[in-house]
Amino acid sequence: MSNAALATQQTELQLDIHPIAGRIGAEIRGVTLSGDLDAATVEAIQAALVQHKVVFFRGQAHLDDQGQEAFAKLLGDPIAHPTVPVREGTRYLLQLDGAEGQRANSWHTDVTFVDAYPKASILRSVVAPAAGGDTVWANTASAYADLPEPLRALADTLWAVHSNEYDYAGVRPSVSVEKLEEYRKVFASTVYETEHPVVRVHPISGERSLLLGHFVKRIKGLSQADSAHIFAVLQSHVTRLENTVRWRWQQGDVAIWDNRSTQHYAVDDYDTQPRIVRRVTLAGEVPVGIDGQLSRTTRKG
Ligand SMILES: O=C(O)CCC(=O)C(=O)O
Ligand SMILES: [Fe+2]
Repeated sequence: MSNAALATQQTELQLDIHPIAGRIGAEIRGVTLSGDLDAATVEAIQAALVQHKVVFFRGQAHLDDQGQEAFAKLLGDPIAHPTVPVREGTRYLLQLDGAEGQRANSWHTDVTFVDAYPKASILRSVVAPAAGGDTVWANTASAYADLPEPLRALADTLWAVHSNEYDYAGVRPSVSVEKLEEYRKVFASTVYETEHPVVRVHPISGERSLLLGHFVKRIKGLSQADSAHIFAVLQSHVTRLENTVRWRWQQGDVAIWDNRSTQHYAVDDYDTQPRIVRRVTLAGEVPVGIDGQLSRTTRKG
C-alpha cells in the first residue's frame, strides 16, 4: 500500500461527539442514519459505541422499519428475538408498546438467557410521551472497576445462571396478572438456561464488566437465599447513579448500546400516555470470563 493510501486509511473520521454523563453516554450530531451510510462513518460509530457504551442520535424521524433494519446491517448481523415474534412486515424488529404493557422497567442486559447474546441493540423512538418514559443505561465496566477489592475478588470467581423463566410478577409488579401470563407464555415459550461468568471480558476493549441483570436466576454453587444477597450487592454497584446516563426521548431519536458492557431500564412513569419504541439487535459472540472460560447454554426447550 502506498504511503498516501495508508495515510488516508489511517485518517480517523471525526464525529461530532458530545458526552452526556461522566462515565457513560454520548450524543452524536451531524449524522443521518441510513443503510447507505459510508464505511468510515460506520466505523467511527462502532468505535464511539465501544468507548461511550451508549450513543444517541436525535432527528432520525426519516427512518422507517426497513431503514432501521438496513442501518443495523451496517453495524453487524441483525437477529430476531429467540422467542418473541418479529413485527409484521419486518425481519428482525421487536416493537415495545407501552399500551400493551411492554414496559421494560427492570434492570437488564438484552437476551442474556442465551450464550451468544446480542452485542448491541438499536432502539428507535416511534411515539414519545410528552413527559416521562425516559430510558436509563448503566456502565457495567465502570461498575466492576469501582468495586472495592474484596468484592472484585469475589465477583471474579462467580458464575450465574440466566434464564427467560423468571419471576415475572416480581419484576413487573405494576402489570395485571392476565397481561403477565400472556407475556410469559410467549416470552418463555422455549425455556433457556445459560451459565455466564459474572465478570466478562469485552472482545474489543478488553475491559472487564459485571454480567448480571434480571435474567439471573441464581449464582452457581450458592443457595437461593445466598444468591439473592450476593446478586443484590453486585447489582447495586451497577445501578449506582454515578454509572448511569438517562435519555429524554423525542420522537425520531435513535439509541444504540453496547449490550456487552451495559444494562438498561425503561422508566415506567408515563401512565397512559402513548409510547412506542422499536428495536433491532445484532448477533453477539459467546462471552469469555477472565480465565478464558466460555459461557454455555445448558437448557433449551
Ligand atoms: O423501552 C425502552 O426504552 C427500552 C426497552 C428495552 O429494554 C429494549 O428495547 O431492550
Ligand atoms: Fe432491553
